Amino acid sequence: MLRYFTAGESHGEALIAVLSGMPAGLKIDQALIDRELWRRQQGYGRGGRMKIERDTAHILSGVRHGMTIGSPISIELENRDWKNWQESLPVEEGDPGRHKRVASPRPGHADLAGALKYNFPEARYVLERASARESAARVAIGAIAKLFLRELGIEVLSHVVAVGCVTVQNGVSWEKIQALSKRSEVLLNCADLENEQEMKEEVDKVLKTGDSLGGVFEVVAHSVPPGLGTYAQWDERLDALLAAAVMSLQAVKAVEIGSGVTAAASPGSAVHDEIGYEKPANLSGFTRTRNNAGGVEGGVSNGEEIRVRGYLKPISTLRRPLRSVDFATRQPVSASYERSDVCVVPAAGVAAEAMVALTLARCALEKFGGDSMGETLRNYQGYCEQLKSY
Ligand code: EPS
Repeated sequence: MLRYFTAGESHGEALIAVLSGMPAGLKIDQALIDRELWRRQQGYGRGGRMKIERDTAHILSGVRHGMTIGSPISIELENRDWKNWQESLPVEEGDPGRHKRVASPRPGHADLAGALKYNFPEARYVLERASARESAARVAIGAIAKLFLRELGIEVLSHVVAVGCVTVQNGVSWEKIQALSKRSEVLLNCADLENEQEMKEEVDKVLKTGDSLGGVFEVVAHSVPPGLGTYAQWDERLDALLAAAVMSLQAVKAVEIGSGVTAAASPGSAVHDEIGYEKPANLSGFTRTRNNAGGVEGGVSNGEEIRVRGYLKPISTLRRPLRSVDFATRQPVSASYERSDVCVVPAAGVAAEAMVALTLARCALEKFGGDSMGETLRNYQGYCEQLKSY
């Protein structure tokens, strides 16, 4: 089974990701991993931190001579900002006088719940691990999942659907999303240039007012075969796994598969995707006129594109802080403010690509998995033959 963990704090020395269960013999493209890390760092509305960091993957284990060897893969990402925090966040006891307290919890952040849970007198350690900096580690191993999925012909990308109240109205084609991913400059990762300008203006507006913005991204997985995930058990349903994977990203407050939200208010005739047959249109020959299901029916991929949306709350660190309470005195104060982002929707979309890729890779390995890529691909090709002759 594919398993993964991350470790590391936002201003600690490094982030670490461990990916276990990847078959041996997968070619590793270091440039692709670094490109994914770069993509996550982009986007209009990021704060000063992104000027400091230059994320690159330092692979420590599990890859030799450019190939996976079936052993756990571990990757280290350096935190360049560490040099500014070594004295205030040392591993050793250090000088308590240098500690940078987070004196009042930010509404919307993990600060208060985390401090209560771990019995910390203030929120520094909470912030350090709850930070979305952690998602960089997921992107590094997500890139390896993407390399694996590519061997099966599957690709995963994202685009931004909304920033604040500016929303793209029409569905965006796979080709447009692919073109977006090749841009050398990322503004808001939105396929509609007019909307993207409006989104930028929206970010500018909140930059002036000291506020923050949320939004919506959509992750699209292209060329997914039917049959990943199963309705047989609740915790093996692909939609449930995707929802948990995307929801686990910092600031995501809702997840939608296909047109799930509007479907709830529509009659069945306007929602369900009618079925046709046109050999050899795709692997199985069964076709759809539309994809409101977002590529999953009954917890199983149905052969259409998988479309998952993540809804982000606005960043909870505000330059014009909301009311809070001082941890020590319990007196009303403004919530703590350190440097922060204003809008991270494009970055969250890239992190969600990684989570979707890891989820699909896990399901694909459960169905086709072998210890080597050769064995896995043989199993996959056998299944494709079965679909073709169905
Ligand atoms: C974050 C706060 C900011 C963001 C950070 C997430 O960091 P800092 O406190 O160092 O300014 O930039 O995101 C990243 C570092 C990143 O790599 O995405 C938070 O509190 O969640």
